[in-house]
Amino acid sequence: MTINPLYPELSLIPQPNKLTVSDGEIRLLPTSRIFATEEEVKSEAEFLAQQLRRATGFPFEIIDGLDTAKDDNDIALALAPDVSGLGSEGYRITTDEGQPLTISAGTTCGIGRGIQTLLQLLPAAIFDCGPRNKGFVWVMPRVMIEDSPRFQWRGAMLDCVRHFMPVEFVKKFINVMALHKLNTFHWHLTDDQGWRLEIKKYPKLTSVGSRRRETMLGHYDAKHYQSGASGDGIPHEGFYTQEEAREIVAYAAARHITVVPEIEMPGHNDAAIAAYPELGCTGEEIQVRTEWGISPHILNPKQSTIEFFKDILREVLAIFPSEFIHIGGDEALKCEWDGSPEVIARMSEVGAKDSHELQSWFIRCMDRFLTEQGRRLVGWDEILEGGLAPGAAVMSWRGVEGGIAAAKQGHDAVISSYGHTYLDYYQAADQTGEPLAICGCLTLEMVYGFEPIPDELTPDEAKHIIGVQGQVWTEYMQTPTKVEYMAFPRLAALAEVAWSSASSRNYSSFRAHLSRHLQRLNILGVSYRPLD
Ligand code: TNX
Repeated sequence: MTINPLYPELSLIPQPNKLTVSDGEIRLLPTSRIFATEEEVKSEAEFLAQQLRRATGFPFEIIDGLDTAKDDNDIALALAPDVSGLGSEGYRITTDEGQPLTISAGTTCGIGRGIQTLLQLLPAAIFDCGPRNKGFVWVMPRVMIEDSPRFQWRGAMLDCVRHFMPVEFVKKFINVMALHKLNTFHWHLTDDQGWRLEIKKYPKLTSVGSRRRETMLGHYDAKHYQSGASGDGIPHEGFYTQEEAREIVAYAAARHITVVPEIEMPGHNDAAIAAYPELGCTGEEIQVRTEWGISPHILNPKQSTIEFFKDILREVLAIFPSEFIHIGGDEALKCEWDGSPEVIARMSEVGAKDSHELQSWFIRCMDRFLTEQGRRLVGWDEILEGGLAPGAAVMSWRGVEGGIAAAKQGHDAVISSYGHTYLDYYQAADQTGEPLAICGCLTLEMVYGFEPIPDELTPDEAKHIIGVQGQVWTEYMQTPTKVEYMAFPRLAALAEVAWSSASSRNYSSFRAHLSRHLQRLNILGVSYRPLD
């Protein structure tokens, strides 16, 4: 990469594979136009035009097809089969003299990724919501960029259960993901502390399950917290209607981001059991959980429960077109199963020799169902214990071991290990001055230095590591502002881990880029944690 001294501020995150800066510059003018070379790229042109118009106040007329009268100050978007070698998300940007700045790609998704790069080539003010004054110069260097991602799954998980996040914020989060070329929004929608997605067939999931009486105060400590003793006394509630969920899916799709919904089972289900006690093992009425930590409750494994969750998934599939559907699978305590004669009888009925095999059986039922529906199951690494359909994938959270085991068994895996990707951990070794977090220490540098492909894998096995994902669990994040403080800039570091080649990564140059990239986040109103 050569840096033109005229543009020391060039700071692309994630860093592209190939970047050459040459002499000369490009200016966007009131006369600049956007050429949509093919019909398919028109929506990309619209997306780009909207962004450019907002900040510059220029009209950016969109012209269909090719036009001979285009020049240096124009932009062209073109599908080009020769760029296909860069994969489904790759793109090229060229700025030849007398030619428009051209973003070409094999797919519209590639064009979309290229648009995000173009926005980063321009002054940070391009992210403004309102036009700058007339004299502002929209200038950028002449560049040649050829770029494509290292991993196909570049994710961020947002827990909207422990604290409900408004639709507008979910969109903002997705928009900032797009800026970083992250492509998978894993939406944690159900858990013990709330059920946050409307399910028409089972309305009590939200009328009862989306509201908890209160929230525990302070940090979770099983020894000291007794129900009712240290709650805040404030009900917490919220859910997404199916219409809102569809709106979010469409908003994400316009940014080439896939939304992968998560419906937890068989553990992490207090909210559903509170709504429909027949789903539980004890028949006892429970409340939507008000404390953090792991609940002792678990779904019962009756056929009626399996059918109930298939019904839920049918509605989920109608909203979310993603290839993968996340079924949770983590932290399911088996005491209620082991202590129930009815469940023990059920084990022999389904051929499970203990409660662990019963969990596998439960997951396999869902796996089979999703496979029949043409989708793929993904779940936290506990689902690996007991055999899975070949298409199922694993999210390795308890370290990278789950990813290694999955890859060795031929399953795809997304690395989401807590030691490197849990954005609910403290951001500094010294917690003084840091807001309350769950535990640990995960600095920006640790995230950046993380290599997702474990050494233990052969090159063939390593192909099953399809990506990496950051987790934003929100037990201690009551507001969008706190989410942003915890997620950024660590998610920017993770985005570079996920997109850029391992050999090109260099923390000190990332830090230099980041300090300028933060101007973009400032303009976007992201309340990131300031750099040390
Ligand atoms: C473990 S990671 C959980 C979550 C918590 C998180 C807090 C996982 C699959 N389960 O329920 O929110 O730790 O860090």
